[in-house]
Amino acid sequence: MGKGLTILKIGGSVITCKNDEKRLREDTINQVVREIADARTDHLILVHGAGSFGHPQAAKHSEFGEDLVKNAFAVFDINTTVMELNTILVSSMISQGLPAVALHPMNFTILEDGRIYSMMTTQIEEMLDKGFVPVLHGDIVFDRKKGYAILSGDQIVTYLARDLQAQRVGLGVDVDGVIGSDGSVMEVITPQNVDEIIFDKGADLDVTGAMEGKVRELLELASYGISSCIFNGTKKGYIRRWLKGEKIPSTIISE
Ligand code: IP8
Repeated sequence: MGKGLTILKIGGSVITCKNDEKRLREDTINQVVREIADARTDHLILVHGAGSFGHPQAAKHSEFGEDLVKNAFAVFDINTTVMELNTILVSSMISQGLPAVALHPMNFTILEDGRIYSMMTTQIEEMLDKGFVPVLHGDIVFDRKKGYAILSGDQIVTYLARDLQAQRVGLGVDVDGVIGSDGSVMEVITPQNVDEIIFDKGADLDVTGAMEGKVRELLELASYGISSCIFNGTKKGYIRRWLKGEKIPSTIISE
C-alpha cells in the first residue's frame, strides 16, 4: 500500500460522552463526518475508539478478569455495543456521500497476550484500492493466551500503519495534544523526553490506558520510522485541515 495511505483515529471521547453509558456527541459526529467528507482524502482508513460504547461495558465485566471465556455474555455485550457506535458512524458517513465500510476487528484479528498476533489486512488493501474507506474500531478480540481481551483502536492504528506503511497517522482526541510538565501542549515527544511527562490518569473510565497508552503505542510506531500526530478532533476544522496536510496545533510523536 505505502505511498499516500492516511490513517486517522477518532477518539471515543470525540464522538461520545465518555463517562456516561452509551451517550453520543451527535453534533461532533456530524462535524467530524462533514470534515472527512470535505477533505476528500484518497486511501483513508478510519479507526474509532469506543468511548461510552465500550469502556463502561468492559469495566463492568472486568470482574471476569482475563477469564472472559467463562462469560460469553460479556464478550457479546462489549462487542455489540461498540459495533452499535460503528454503525452510527458509518451510516452518518454514508449519508454524507463517503464510501465507508464497517470492519469489525473481532472477526479478522487474533491477539497474543493483548498484542495483535495476526490481522487479515488483504481485504483492507483491496477496499482502499477500490476507493472505499474502511472504518475499524477498538474491540474485544480473541486472545490465544487469555481467551478474550480488549484491543484498543490505538493498537489497531499502529499495527496497520506498520503493516501497510502509512504515510500519515493522526489521532483526533478531545484535548489540544499531550500536556507537558509546565502545563502547555508539547510540540514533540520522542523516546528522549517521554519520561519527563507526568501523565494524567484522568477520572475518565478508560480501560486501554488513556493518553499514556496512546503515546506509548505511537512511540513504538515511531521506532519503525513512522511519526504521528495527536490533535484536538473536536475543534472545528481541525480534522479537515489535518487531512488536507495543513498545519494545526498538535503534538508530534517521533523517533
Ligand atoms: O477506545 C477500546 O478501544 P479504544 C475498545 O480505542 C473497547 O481504547 C471495546 C473498550
